[in-house]
Amino acid sequence: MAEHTTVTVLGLGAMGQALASAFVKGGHPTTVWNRTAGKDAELVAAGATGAASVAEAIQASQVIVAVLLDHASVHDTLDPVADQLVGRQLINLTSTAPEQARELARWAAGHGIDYLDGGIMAVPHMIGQPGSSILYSGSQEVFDAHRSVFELLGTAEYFGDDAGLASLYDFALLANMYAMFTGFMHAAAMVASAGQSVSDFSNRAAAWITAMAQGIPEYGRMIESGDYTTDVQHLAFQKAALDAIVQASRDAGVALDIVAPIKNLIDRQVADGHGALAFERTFEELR
Ligand code: FVH
Repeated sequence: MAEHTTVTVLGLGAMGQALASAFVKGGHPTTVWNRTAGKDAELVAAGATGAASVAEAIQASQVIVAVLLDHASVHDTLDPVADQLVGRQLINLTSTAPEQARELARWAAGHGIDYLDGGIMAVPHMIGQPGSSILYSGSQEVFDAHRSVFELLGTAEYFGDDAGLASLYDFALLANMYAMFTGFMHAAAMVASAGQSVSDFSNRAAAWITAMAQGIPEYGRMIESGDYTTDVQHLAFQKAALDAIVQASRDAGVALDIVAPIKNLIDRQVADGHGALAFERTFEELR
């Protein structure tokens, strides 16, 4: 059945082109549309069908994949053609906040459209390659029916019928990633202040972060237990470390945007009497 599933991709930015290309390679009759004309040339040459309008693109397929800029662009594109989506499966892979995904799910339900939301954990060149992962939530029926089509893009994982869950996980992972990457920018600026090679340092930082990340599952276990007692490296110990890191950063002339908020988080917990507890208690301070 999946071999014959017709797929339309709305939006031919970098990601839309990568997704459409994977569907074409996977043997699915694929129709593509983009607001600005002229972005479908390579895909058409590879076997896709270019549609002149959104309505034409939707009529061509059972599965409609939207991969547009943001929440507003999804409504801009789909509101005028909602009636034509009825009875088709809409898969929204545009990055939207969880509440925006839920709003789209309600909008779709109100029009009788089957809706599945997704969060793409990959960059365009990774699509269809090992390491690409896409998180889904919303209609389980849609997910189950088209899972083999989705797996052309990367591993496909379903999080439940709350349409906002996929993007909640997506944005939680991105928040984690951005904090890590900006941490590297801070560290690189410190090293560069002494004329050291940022390039050499980046290899060292990658190895260090990879090794330290092995402790994250243990963080999760402690947080779920709710027991933050520890006999090693409690928050008061961490406070001393953060005070020194802030001092070293200041001495290096590096802006404190990244490390000062971390120091503040730890200082606040120590001031509130939690100094003997583990660093993982920071979870309670944040939520
Ligand atoms: N690229 C990436 O690495 C990330 C990886 C994780 C997931 N994101 C999300 O995927 C969505 C699309 O990203 P993209 O990389 O394809 O983005 P662009 O290359 O900037 O293309 C944007 C497309 O959206 C169209 N568009 C924008 N506004 C409207 C609108 N109001 N009505 C209709 N279409 C619109 C735009 O069309 P045009 O400017 O060419 O006419 C592009 O097709 C995104 O949510 C990422 O966060 C990608």
